[in-house]
Amino acid sequence: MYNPRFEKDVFKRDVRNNVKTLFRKEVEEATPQQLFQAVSYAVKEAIIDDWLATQKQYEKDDPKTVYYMSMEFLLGRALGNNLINMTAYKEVKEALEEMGIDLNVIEDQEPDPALGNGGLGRLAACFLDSLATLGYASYGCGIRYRYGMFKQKIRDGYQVEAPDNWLKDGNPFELRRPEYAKEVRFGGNIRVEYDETGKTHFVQENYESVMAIPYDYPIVGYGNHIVNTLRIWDAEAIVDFQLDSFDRGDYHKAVEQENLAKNIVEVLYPNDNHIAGKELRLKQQYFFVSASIQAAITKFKKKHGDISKLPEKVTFQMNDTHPTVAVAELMRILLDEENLGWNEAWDITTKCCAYTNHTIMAEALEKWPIDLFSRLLPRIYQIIQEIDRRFVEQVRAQYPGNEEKVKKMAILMDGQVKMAHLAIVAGYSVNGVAKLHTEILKNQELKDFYQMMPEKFNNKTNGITQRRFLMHANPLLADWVTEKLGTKEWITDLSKMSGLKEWLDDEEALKEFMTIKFKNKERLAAYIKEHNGVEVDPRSIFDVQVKRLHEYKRQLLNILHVMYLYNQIKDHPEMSFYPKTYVFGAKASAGYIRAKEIIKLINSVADVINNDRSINGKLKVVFIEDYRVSNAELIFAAADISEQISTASKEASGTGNMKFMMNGAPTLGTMDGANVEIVDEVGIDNAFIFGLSADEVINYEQNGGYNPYDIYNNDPDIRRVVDQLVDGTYANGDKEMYRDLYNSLLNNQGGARADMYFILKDFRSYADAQARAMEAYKDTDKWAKMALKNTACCGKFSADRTIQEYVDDIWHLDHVVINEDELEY
Ligand code: 26V
Repeated sequence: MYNPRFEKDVFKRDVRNNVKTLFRKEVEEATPQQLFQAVSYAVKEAIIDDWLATQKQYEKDDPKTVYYMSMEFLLGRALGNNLINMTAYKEVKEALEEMGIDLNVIEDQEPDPALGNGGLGRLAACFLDSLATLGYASYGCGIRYRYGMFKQKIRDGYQVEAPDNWLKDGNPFELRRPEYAKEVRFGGNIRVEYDETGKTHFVQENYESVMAIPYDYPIVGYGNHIVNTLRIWDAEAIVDFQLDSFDRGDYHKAVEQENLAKNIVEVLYPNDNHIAGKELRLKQQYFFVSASIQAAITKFKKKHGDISKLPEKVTFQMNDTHPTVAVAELMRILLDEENLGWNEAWDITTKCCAYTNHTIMAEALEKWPIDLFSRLLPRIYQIIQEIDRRFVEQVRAQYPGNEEKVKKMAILMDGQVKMAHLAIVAGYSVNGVAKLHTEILKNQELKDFYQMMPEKFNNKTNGITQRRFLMHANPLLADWVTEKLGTKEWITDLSKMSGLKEWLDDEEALKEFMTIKFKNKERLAAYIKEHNGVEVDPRSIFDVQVKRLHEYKRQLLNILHVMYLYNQIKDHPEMSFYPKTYVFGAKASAGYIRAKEIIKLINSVADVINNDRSINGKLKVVFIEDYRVSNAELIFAAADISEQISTASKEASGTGNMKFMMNGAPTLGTMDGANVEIVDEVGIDNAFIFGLSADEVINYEQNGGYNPYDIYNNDPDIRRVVDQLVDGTYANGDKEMYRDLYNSLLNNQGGARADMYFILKDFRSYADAQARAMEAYKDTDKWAKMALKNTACCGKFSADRTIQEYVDDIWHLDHVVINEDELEY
């Protein structure tokens, strides 16, 4: 790829100029943050040319476009990733080196944009990367939260949340586009009017409104000059846009508008485990959905005029239930603004909207109280009532006399609006995110819907982008892969990784592979030393669990097992034990008390074990503060073992598992989510699988659970660790600190079954898998082979593959090519 801006001299001149104009300084005097800004603006300038070229090409080709609607985009830092995708990383690194600037240090100045909680938001970011790389027209549509995911501090072992003011130094990559602002209305009442033809019109009155202002972020495709757009919306008061007509007497109204606007986009809800039914969250949802759909329709009409052709050019993918109000908003625009009849509007809507389900956890399924919903979105509610009325009619026709069905399937039931039902009824596609997950949706959670409309259901196993999670995260391994394969094709075709299998029996190659892992472990050890003040030995086994903290993900199982190992080492100092470092990283939702207790427990266990000289450093435990995309990249590259130990059936897919695999860490896990497909690819001998199957878990659940006392009473090792939660061992003698965790494992509590997540039930089998992994690691050659086998078999898990499947089966987008010769710089 040729771009004259990245000729060293030109680029260096641009950076110097930027430092001057932005900060009135010479490069030598600039702070690292100022250098980051100057470099980023230079990179942005180069991006802008391709961004314009892409727009022109789209204008010319008129391809079908997907609008990926998501409350969350967990982007991670942009600078390094943009350089990689512009195939300019090495050139820029060298140019900066010549100026005495270290690109790594500059990259570290960039705040980590954290507009997402975890897997769902990161998946959205990986998808945008793949869409641009594969040459498909797409918009990401979301919210420009003023504060992203909170910063996590660990104080005295406890999680403390601090605001993430990610925009405080401005963002060099964003572009404010007030000319595309859209008004969004809330509340008020609906007046019905009849015109002279007798047609009904619905007029919203006495509403409050805000202006949605788009900020565009470039999404750079790899090596193809395509630059797509992530459009995230900020809110501003309407009065700021109507200074002329502003009635100065209405000062109060103006202030109210300012406040409404400020509140809507103030903060990302750091919650991904249950719905609190917060009005503000519904406001956020409607705000960005309405603005995005309005913008899409404006754009479509400008080119095409005939709205009935919308499904030929536009598709809306709803990332979980959060944006499903899109269905009703599209109906509203078609009915009230385009004046279509119901049937025609419904026909268009149901050809344009598709829905992805990301969880079967009942408490995360979105439902809104009808009173709240209808008050905030009166017209949208009317439309949903009509959708529901017609749907229920259909259910009754298909299942005469079966009111049980109606109860289970209706959109409006028991005073609630069920967003998943709305999405399924109106969507033309409903997909799960891994094979097992989709089967569970079809056969359990959404069985009634599957029976009634089987053609809608399909699976799209998640994937990740190798550009960020191999090239950027692990440059040593990326270069090695290129050398061994003799080609860079894997960067855009991950199936090429299978070529690495040729090296599985090559001792020299295996040694190189493990040397790279060792260097990455040294890099992580330095990070841990700096941030935790703990020395860890890069020769020890790095056993890693990083992900959101949830009971179903079972960090508690992991730490209980560490406590068990510690007991073993203390009891049998002479036993054979390969030194291990257990690494944890996890944020808990601010209000999720039990999750926070687990964080405290991990830190307490770490304190006791890391400071026990008697075990000669055989065991270390590290909790990495503020787990996020930027430190995740260091962690995946350095892991020996990937802990994926969710209670089977609960983890829809997991995507961290794929990042570990790509970087050569075998999975220690349950047959859950995408682990199942990882095992299919790599072979059961190259993973450490344990625990109940999804069917077994579901079976227990349907029969009232199991009795953990059967285990507690019969397995003294398990009893001992469980008792250590309440004997003060890890709480300076305080016997109450972990009482709740103890009770959760043994006793029914209100509605919750004892050991709901089968921790004690799976403990022995987990300990056994851990022991097998340690044995395997002792055989260095065998381990190297196993690790390389994981990297070699990761091809399926590229988000490029996932996106191509979405395109083929759901979106039917047109492929766009930008001809390098036609670019004008
Ligand atoms: C749910 C809710 C419920 C209402 C309150 C706010 C909120 C915010 C986010 C969510 C989404 C939870 C679902 C989720 O994150 N699922 C994860 O999706 C990943 C990508 O498909 C998948 O790999 C993980 O297994 C799945 O847990």
